[in-house]
Amino acid sequence: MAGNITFTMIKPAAYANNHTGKILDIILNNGFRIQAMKVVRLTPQLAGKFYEVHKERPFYNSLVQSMSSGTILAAILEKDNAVEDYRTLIGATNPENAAEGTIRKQFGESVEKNAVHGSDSDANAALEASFFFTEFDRV
Ligand code: 3AN
Repeated sequence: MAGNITFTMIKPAAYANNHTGKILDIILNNGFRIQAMKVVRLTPQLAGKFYEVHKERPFYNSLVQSMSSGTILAAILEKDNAVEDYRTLIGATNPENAAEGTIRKQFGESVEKNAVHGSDSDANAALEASFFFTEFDRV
């Protein structure tokens, strides 16, 4: 059975460009409930740890630099079939290939500055949620 949480981040460029309110509005209007939320700035070390699975990819250093370049908003979202439904809502990794109306299509600037992160599996959603939040932070 599919899990009911996913983890998201509004990335530095989208946060700096004041897209946060519009993105949260889309999330809430599509049936997700916010279980936990905070604004933080990642150090390069923390961003590197978060994206450790991509360590061997050519874009790793640039991604870590970009994700630690400014404020982000991190949140745990709850909905039936959360991981898959949220990935549909955000669209393809490259905003150019993302479907019309998706968050990345509307607010993404490039494959790296693609507005939001969304977990790719239930297992990663649980790991990513606990990277940022304790049980006390979640309601
Ligand atoms: P997604 O975020 O859609 O699951 P992943 O897991 O392949 O995509 O990539 C993680 C993050 O790495 C993406 N959100 C994006 O910011 C960045 N990224 C992926 N592919 C590239 C690329 N070719 N060049 C630069 N950054 C990339």
